Amino acid sequence: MRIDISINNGGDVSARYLTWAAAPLRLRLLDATQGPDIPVTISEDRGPNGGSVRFCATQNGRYTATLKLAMPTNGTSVILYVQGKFGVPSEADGDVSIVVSDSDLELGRLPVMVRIRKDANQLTVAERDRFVSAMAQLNNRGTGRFVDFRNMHVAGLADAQAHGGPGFLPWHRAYLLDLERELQAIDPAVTIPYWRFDRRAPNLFTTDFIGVPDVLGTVRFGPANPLQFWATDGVQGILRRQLGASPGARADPNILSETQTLALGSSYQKFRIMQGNPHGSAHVNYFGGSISSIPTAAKDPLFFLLHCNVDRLWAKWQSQAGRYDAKLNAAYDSGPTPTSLLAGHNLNDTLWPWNGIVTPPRPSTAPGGPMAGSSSVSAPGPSPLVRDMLDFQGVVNGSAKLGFAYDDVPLP
Ligand SMILES: [Cu+2]
Repeated sequence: MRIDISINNGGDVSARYLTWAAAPLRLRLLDATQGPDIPVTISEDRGPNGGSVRFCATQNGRYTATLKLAMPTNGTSVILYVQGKFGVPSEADGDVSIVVSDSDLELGRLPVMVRIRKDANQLTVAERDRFVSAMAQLNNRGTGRFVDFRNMHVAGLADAQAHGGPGFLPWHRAYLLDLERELQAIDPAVTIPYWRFDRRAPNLFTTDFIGVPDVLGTVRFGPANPLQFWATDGVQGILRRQLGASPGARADPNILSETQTLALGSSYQKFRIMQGNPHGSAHVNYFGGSISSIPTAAKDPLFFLLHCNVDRLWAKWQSQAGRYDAKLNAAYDSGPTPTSLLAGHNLNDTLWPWNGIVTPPRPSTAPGGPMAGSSSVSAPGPSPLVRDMLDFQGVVNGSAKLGFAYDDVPLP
């Protein structure tokens, strides 16, 4: 007797990724016979430091470590739900398996990964090395697809697609997601780590990770770090001039702490002033060079770790204030009419450049093409709207989940 297990409605390995959000889990007896249903148990088998998963017969019920069910013998599928156990993410691909057994006989097994964005300062060496390696491959010494990401951040500037309005947070959420999916096409176990710029991060600001600037502002890397070949605009290297103490040694007290940021207010209108401090402050207080100015910031790989923390702060605020539903006024600030804000900032606007629109009021180019897809989730589709970025964990609508989550941001 053998049972086929699949998650996320997908048969192939690229769909075997979970976050804290509920994912469909399908069981089916492969060697169908006749007779009464067979009682089976579904449980997890965790590797050392592996992630942990939980099961439930219904999407919104209570998830448990094991679940007993009756398996039809005629080959009919049983649909259950599985989610990553909050606080116990994976460290490596397939480090936790979903196992179906009949008393002590194993009938089926599916290795999965609880793939979660983590604090860059807390990564294992293997996690760190996979991330820098995937970033370096995307850049490919200046000739890779990274050039689109550099161009997106620059070309949207003149027409305020990504800045200068409430669309700042949704736009950058889409931008990070697109980049992360490209990294996952290189190595499916990778997520973008976040830089907690309100705390010292000694493990991030090293030559083996994001690099250490010399006195002239040229970032130095260790001999094994592939980011040493990073190039943008035809020039190899990263310009990042240290202004004071290294953020590896000391956090700048002028940057709003996480607690202060989350206390800015319970409406989006109040919360989004975080675009100034801590976001803008994190860009300019530690370093001069690329990261300190919008047209050049995305040339530095540190940019993506900085923005991942900005996105995480938004996610944490959403979680704490219950702000996932685009229909709630406090979840996003729309103007007096549905179109009164700049194009790209209204809830129902499409996001450039993924919409491909190159006529005014949008910019004249749309680098990068449509949003990269994912095998584990269906949202947000090739041309996302501003509103599609809010419900990233599928809290309001399970099928809206975007396939990423943070290690310290639970489901409500
Ligand atoms: Cu920024």
